[in-house]
Amino acid sequence: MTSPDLLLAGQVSQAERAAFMERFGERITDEPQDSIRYAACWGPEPGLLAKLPGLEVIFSLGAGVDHLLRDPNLPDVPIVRFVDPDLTGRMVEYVVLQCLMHLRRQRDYDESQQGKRWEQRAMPTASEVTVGILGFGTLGQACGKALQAVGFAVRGLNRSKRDVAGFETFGSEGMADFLGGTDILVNLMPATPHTEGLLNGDLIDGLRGDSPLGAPVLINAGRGASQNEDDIAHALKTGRLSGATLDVFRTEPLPETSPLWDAPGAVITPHVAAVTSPEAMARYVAGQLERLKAGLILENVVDRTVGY
Ligand code: NDP
Ligand code: OXD
Repeated sequence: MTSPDLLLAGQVSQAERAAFMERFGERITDEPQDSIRYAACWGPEPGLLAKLPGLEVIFSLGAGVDHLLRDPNLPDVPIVRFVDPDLTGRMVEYVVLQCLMHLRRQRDYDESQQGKRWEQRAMPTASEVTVGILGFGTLGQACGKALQAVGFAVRGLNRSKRDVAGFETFGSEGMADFLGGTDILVNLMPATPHTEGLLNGDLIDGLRGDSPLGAPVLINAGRGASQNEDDIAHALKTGRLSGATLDVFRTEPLPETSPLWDAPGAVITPHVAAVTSPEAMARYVAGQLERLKAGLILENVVDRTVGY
């Protein structure tokens, strides 16, 4: 019998466990032990991974790695984050849906229908509306391409001000210009010390003043730590934002007492923008281990100095 070498740790669903069992069989374990060389985790208990003397690689069961980096005793081995067409496709579906829902005022029509009222409203077309994507990386660029295909004007901002062919691109120093031309702001930045609390009242005030949507819209499918929730609720109540879609929150599940639940124009989803298929996750980890075996380098290794 082979000793288990792949630990599943933290919040791992039954379906994920089953998919890993199917692919890896008796290599899988839930128990920390000396034979473990790889760990696939979501939010493992801080200190747990430090107890594994033979650990070589940590796999994040998601694109974000804030759930790992918060462990002060995280072993100094490569962290591989999840990058896969399955996850990317799901995020594209979510972001395009939300942009179109706000553009076409779907929430207002839902309300009219409930009251059995036949109410036609003015709506701009996508080409009159600019979507600004804050965090123009793997997911941001895929969303940008799909939004362009629908007809939106799209701009992106990344940390390094890398040019991205086919898009107007900004770096952090160009934030004011980026925001000033943005009608729908989509956040897809990771949670890092630099992105903490960035989606606040000042940022909202910097969005396009004469938006064809009446007032700008905020969509956050990145991380809750980037948002100031009181400022967002206030902006919705005062009409500074005409709508917001929030999938991630500072505290999850979102507490019942949060003012966001019933803020006007708020669409709340429970961190489901891109829930990866367990099979895709297990396949990805297997693919990376195959690469290692073949003497190739791991892909999508996190740069701990920048936090993502
Ligand atoms: P990437 O690393 O590919 O992209 C991150 C982007 O954010 C990069 O363009 C990066 O800039 C930019 N960025 C980082 N820090 C800053 C900053 N301080 N200011 C401006 N831009 C910054 O990650 P992914 O696209 O794969 O994932 C993004 C995030 O989406 C994840 O970290 C996770 O938090 C979230 N997510 C949420 C999900 C959900 O279901 N809600 C599902 C999956 C992911 P640069 O290009 O210069 O490095
Ligand atoms: C992720 C997430 O980071 O689901 O993949 O939030």
